[in-house]
Amino acid sequence: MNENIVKLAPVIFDSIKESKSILLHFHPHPDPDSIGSALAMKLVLEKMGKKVTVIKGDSSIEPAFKNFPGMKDVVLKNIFEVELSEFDLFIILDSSNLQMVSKVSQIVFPKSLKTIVIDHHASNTKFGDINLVVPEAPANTQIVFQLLKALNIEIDHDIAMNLMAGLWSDTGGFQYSQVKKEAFEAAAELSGIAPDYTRLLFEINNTNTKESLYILGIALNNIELYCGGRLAITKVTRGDLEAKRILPQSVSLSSHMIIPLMRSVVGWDVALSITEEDNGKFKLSFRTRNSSVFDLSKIAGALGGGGHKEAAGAYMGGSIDEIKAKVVALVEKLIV
Ligand SMILES: [Mn+2]
Repeated sequence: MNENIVKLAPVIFDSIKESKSILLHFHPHPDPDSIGSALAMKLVLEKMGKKVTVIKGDSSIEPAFKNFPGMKDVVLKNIFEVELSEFDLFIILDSSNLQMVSKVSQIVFPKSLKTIVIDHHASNTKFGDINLVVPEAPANTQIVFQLLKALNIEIDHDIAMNLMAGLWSDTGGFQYSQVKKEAFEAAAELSGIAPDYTRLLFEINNTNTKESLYILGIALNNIELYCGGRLAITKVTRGDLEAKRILPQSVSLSSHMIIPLMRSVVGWDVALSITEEDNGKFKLSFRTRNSSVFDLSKIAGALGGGGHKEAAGAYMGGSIDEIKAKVVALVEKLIV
């Protein structure tokens, strides 16, 4: 097991024991790793007799995620809508910096609030009082699993469901290069505890709307190639959606479908989808087939975003042409 986990597990356990009221959150645009980490932790802490509040954070939760165990108790608020002085511990999961807690405004924690960061992003700024950062872990839920094992805490069915959903999802179904035997060891144990986990995975992966398929069609039509054909960029703008009479909020349901298809093309080393999530505000999603040359955490980082070597993202304003020019310049620099 990772030595950081072994070293920090008792320190984290002591902080939990000393606390009474614990806050947990989902990061903006929460994925199953963020949700599964927070809800698994909530269930563990409640069994320890703690008062736990999970807030949904900045974003609404996709209908596909409504059946994660514990979801019904989630408070539909962001961090600025709760009274932080009511909590003595904030366990911040799957979040590399304060912007992954909230993008609404600048967060200042009261002195009375202790913070523990548990994360797997290489870009983590270690902004907590205690920081358990394991960049080798392909999913944050794998760290939570190992932490529970290190502390000899029993993993029940609902905790296992949450951890399995996050582990499966952040590893792209156990296919990314960071997946090592630890991921399968976790999966073997978790699937034994929650043999019905595939029910949750089916829901996560099979909730497309017809709008999301129409938007995928637009995106596939808008692909352009740069950098000698090694960089593929597509875009979906509000104008594209209006032309097809598709509601603008549907665009967030489709970006996860576009980018894996683009990465699947032989020769397209870097894929980028640009979707207009709000008027004039663009979500950039990067994937690469070749992370040893194109480290996406650095490319996205240079654009004010972040993420992993093989998958990263950013939010940007400005014009699409400006954004494209910046990306082309960054990718061009890495081609020798
Ligand atoms: Mn994650």
